[in-house]
Amino acid sequence: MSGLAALIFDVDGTLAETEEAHRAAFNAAFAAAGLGWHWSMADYGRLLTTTGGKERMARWREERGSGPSDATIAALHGEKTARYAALMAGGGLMARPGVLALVAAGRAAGLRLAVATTTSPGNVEALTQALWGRAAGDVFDVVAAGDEVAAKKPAPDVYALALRRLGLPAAAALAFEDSRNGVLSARAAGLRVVVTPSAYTAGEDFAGASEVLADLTGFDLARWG
Ligand code: XBP
Ligand code: MG
Repeated sequence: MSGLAALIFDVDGTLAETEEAHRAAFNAAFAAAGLGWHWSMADYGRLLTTTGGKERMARWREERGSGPSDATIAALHGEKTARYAALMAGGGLMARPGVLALVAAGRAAGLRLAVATTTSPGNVEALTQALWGRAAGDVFDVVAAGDEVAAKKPAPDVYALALRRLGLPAAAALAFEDSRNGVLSARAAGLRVVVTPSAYTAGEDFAGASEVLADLTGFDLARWG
């Protein structure tokens, strides 16, 4: 694998099926605020095409024609994030099949490992603690997260940031994604991308992906030099 120097992972839906925990945290925050909002799985599946929790809430407000201010949405999102962290810390989350083995194989092969996610650094930390029992900085060399960039996925910004922090050109890295917005983002940053569709993204259009796999079990790094 001479030309391959790094693996860049999306988090939500790719490392683990986290969206139901996100949805539960949103709904708990809405209920605690007495907002009268609740997202069903069908609502959430539709809303997920808007990446980022604050942006998703703003979309829901626009669809309803009225609702809380941007400042209140930001506060609600803080509440949601605290509830999500508590859910992660509660245990029970599993990595998707093949993820732990691939991260270990990448490390053993001397590849650098990065995350490019729409969610926050704090949520990445909560997830690495839940899956590996280790800090994000111990598992990944680089974490690039949503609010660190001007435009979230499908814009290329978060992948471009990950590459800058890795100090590598796009040709030296391979991205792993579960969603159409993620594929568009990685491709716009010049990356090859492997897709493992998740519960909420199955059936999306993954045009542009190098490969679409059910999961990462047995993923052969040697084919991606
Ligand atoms: C994931 C998301 C979300 C999370 C983001 O996108 O956009 O589902 O709600 O968490 P991707 P925040 O997997 O493409 O990165 O609520 O912290 O924004
Ligand atoms: Mg994802």
